[in-house]
Amino acid sequence: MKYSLWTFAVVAALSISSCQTPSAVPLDEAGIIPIPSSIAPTSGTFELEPSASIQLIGSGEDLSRVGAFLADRLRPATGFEIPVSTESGDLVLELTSGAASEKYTVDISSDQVKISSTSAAGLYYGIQTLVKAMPVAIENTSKVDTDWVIGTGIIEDQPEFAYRGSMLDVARHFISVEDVKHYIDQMGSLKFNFLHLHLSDDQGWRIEIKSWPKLTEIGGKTEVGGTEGGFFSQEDYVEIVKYASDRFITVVPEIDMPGHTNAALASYAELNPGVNLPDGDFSTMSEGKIDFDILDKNPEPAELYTGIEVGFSTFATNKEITYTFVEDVIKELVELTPGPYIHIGGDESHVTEKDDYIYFVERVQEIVTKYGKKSIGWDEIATAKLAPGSVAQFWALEENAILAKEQGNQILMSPAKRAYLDMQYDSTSRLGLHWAAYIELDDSYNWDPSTYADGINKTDILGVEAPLWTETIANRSDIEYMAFPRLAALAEVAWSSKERRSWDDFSKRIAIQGKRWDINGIEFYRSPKVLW
Ligand code: TNX
Repeated sequence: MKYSLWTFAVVAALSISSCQTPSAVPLDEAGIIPIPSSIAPTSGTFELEPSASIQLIGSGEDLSRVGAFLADRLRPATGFEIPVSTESGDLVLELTSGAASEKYTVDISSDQVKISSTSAAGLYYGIQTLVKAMPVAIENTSKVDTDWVIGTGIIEDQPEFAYRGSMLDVARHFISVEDVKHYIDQMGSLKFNFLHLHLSDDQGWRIEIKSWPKLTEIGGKTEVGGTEGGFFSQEDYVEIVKYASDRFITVVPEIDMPGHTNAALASYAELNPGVNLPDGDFSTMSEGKIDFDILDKNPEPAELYTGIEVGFSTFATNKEITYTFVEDVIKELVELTPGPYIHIGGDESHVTEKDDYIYFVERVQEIVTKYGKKSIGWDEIATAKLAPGSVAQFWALEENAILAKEQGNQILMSPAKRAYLDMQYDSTSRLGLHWAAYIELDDSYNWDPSTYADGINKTDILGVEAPLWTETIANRSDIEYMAFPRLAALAEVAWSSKERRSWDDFSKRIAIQGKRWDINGIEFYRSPKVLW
C-alpha cells in the first residue's frame, strides 16, 4: 500500500508520455544490415505523421529521383501522401558539396530526419538505412495502422569496398526480366552496387546480338535439363540496365569465353575449331606436316547441350573469324552498357591449349580496351598478360590472384567456399551443388576478404561479389531459397568493416530482416543457426 500512490504516478506518467509519442526500438537494435560504421542512439523518438513531407536540399535529377524513391518506399504501408518539394519538411535529403562519395549521415531528432551525402548514391544508401530503422511493417504494400516511430540518434556510414556485387547466371536457367528486377530490389536494399549478368555459357546464349542473330535464335532456345531457355532482347537488357542504375547498381555483362561457349558453337559452325587449315599462307609447307585427309575448312556446328558438366568447349582461337565475332559482340554490348566493365569469362577452358588461351585472353582484352571499357575475367585470366585496369575475379586459385597482383591488377573476391550462393547449406538442402563446400549462413558471414587469401591484402582488392550459378535453380522461389539469407551476410562482408562485424549481432539482426522478407513474400532459407 505504501508505494501505491507512487506506482500510480509512474504508470500515469508513462501512459501519458506513450500517448504523446509511442516509444521506438533504439536505433542500434533496429536490425540494420549491413551494419553501419557508427550508430549513436539517443533516447528520443521520431514519429512519421500523416502530414509528413520530404524536403530536397541541393539540385539535380538524381536528387529528385531519390526523393521520389523515398516517398514511394513510405507511401504504401503508411498510406500517407508524403509530398516531395524544396519546402521545409520532416524528412530532409541534403546533397552537400564536396567530392562525390558513397558516405552518408542519417541524423534523427524528435522532429526531423535528415539524410545527407555528397552523392545521390549516398542519399540512397541513407534511405535504405532509414527504412531498416523503421518498424518492419513498412514492408507492407498496403496501409497498416501502426505508429511509424524511429529511435533518435545519428548514423554515419561508408562502405569498406568500392565494388559490392552479385552475379546471376541467366545462362544455365534463364531468368526473366521481372525476376532480375526483383533481385535488383533486394540488392539495392542491401547496398550492393554491381550486378554481374552471366549472359552466355554452354547451355544457352541470353543476349540478342543483332549482327549474329542465330546466337539467340539457336543458342537461346535451350537451358539445363532441356526446358525452354530464353534470352534478353536488347530492349530488355537496356530496361534492366536502367532499372539497376536507378538503384545505383551498375550492370557488368559477361560473355564467357573461350570455353563455356557451346551455345555459340551450336549457333555458328565457323566458330568451332573443327580440324582446320590454319589461316595464312601455308603453300610452302611440306605435305608431310599436315594430314590433308582430316583437314576441314567448314566444321559442323556443335550440338546444343543441356547437361551440367562443362569444360569441353572452346572457340577456335587461331581463326580470325573468332575475333571478328568477339569484336562484334563486344561492340554491341558496349553500346548498351554504360558501366566501365565487360566480363570476358575465361574460366575452365580445359580444351584450349595454354598458349592459345593466353593469346585469346590478351586479344580479347585489347578489344575491350579499344571500346573504352575494362575487362573482368575469372582468375585464370591472370595466367595471361593483363591489360592495365583489368580485374581478376578470384573464385578458385590463390596463385592466380597472386599473378594478378604481381601484374599490378586488382582482384574481385568471390571465393567459392564462402561467396558462392549456389552451394548447398548442408547435405539436406533441396537445391545446390557442393563441389566447393557446404555454406551455412555463418560460413558466408565469417570471413574477411582482406585476409582470406595469403598475400592478397585490402589494397589489392576491388571488392566482393556473390555469384548465383543456376544449374539447379530454375525459378524465383529457388533463387530466393539459395540467395537469402546469405546475400545479406555477404552484403555485410562487402560493406561493413571487420571491426564492426560480429556473427552474434548479425544473427539477431538477420532475424529482424527475416520478418521483413516474410512480409515481402521472399521464401528465404530458415537457417537453424538463427532464432527467427
Ligand atoms: C564453376 S565459378 C564455374 C561455373 C559453375 C559453378 C558451379 C566458375 C568461374 N565456373 O561454370 O556454374 O562452378 O558452382
